[in-house]
Amino acid sequence: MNNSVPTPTKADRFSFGLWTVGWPARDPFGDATRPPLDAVEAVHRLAELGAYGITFHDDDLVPFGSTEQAREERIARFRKALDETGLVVPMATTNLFNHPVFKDGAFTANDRDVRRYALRKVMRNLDLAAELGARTYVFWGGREGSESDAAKDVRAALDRYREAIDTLAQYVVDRGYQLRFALEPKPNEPRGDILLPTIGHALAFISTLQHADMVGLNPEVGHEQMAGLNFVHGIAQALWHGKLFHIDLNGQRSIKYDQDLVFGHGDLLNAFFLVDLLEFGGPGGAAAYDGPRHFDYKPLRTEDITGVWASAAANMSTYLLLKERAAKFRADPEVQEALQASKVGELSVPTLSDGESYAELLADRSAFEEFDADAAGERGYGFVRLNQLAVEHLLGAR
Ligand code: GLT
Ligand code: MN
Ligand code: MN
Repeated sequence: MNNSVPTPTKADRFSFGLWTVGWPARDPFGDATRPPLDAVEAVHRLAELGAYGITFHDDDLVPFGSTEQAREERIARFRKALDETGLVVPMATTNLFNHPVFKDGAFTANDRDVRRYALRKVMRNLDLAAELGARTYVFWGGREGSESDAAKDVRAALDRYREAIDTLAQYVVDRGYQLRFALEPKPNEPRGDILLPTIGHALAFISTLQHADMVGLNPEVGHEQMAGLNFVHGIAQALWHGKLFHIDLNGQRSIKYDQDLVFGHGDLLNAFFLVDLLEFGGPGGAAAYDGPRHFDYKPLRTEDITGVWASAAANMSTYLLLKERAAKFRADPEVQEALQASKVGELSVPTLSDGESYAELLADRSAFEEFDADAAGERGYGFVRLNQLAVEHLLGAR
């Protein structure tokens, strides 16, 4: 690898879904282009590449319908690989979308028996997640939704969604598991319309939960961008609510099907500002997020297994390069001066002074009667210069 491309280490806390590197590249139009990948090999290769964690759906690790004995064997092999490599399992999740039983959803299927089955499937994997030391449990409700507005009573569906999360949270509390839940929004695909389609919808839903404190978000770059939204803004709001429990990093190019590209291979400038926010957006320039940097991407269908590992490495090196660039951007005196000229820091100064109320504001003639709105309206903010400085840092020109 070129010397100027940073090499990841476990301290960077990069993790990958088993389903990402393990994707055999079957799509709605074509067969698999790669053979299945053994979970044990995935663990070893990811560890060699510098990742620290691996995540999984119940069915990634143990194929749906396996016998109890086959399940135990699979888990034992996986555990052994983890022990050999020191890779950890920071997060786990449930496959509630692949089997035809979930064609109308899991927690919000119209069929009550399906909903009860889904809860049991999750509970079984919660036990395994806790056993393997996971701290986050993700809920991606890809099948929770509809194609026809006649077919789904959305308010009843939200009642059932809440019932499911409340019930499962109570299970975790009663078992004493150290797990928090992270809901993953997505606007559509595979359902025509998915419930909890964006970060904002999910935040509002969480506020109604019985154990709201243990439920946060697992936003994915591409999913917000599929809705035409600014991922950096969404993440900033999730952080503001104290709800960024986990993150799915990848790339997406505009509003279209879910591309799951390598991180940075979509909107690169947005990725730059995302890394800047995660790594340096905390108090005093500290990291604003200290959880796993989790990649949820699909190695392109054109790639063979060599390309799979190259793309896994690409996610990590792109992240680290962006982190380097963001650090330089922040340290650049010209950037600091431009930030000041743009009054970016002034936004942190409360609009009312200490102890001031609307009464004092009303009495302050300089705020209104004597305020020169025309002059203030004429002043430029210099945001383009600031943005260009970021672009120049991103392109390595500074
Ligand atoms: C599925 C989806 C992802 C989710 C995974 C977790 S499954 O691959 O496309 O965005 O994060 O269930
Ligand atoms: Mn996706
Ligand atoms: Mn995801």
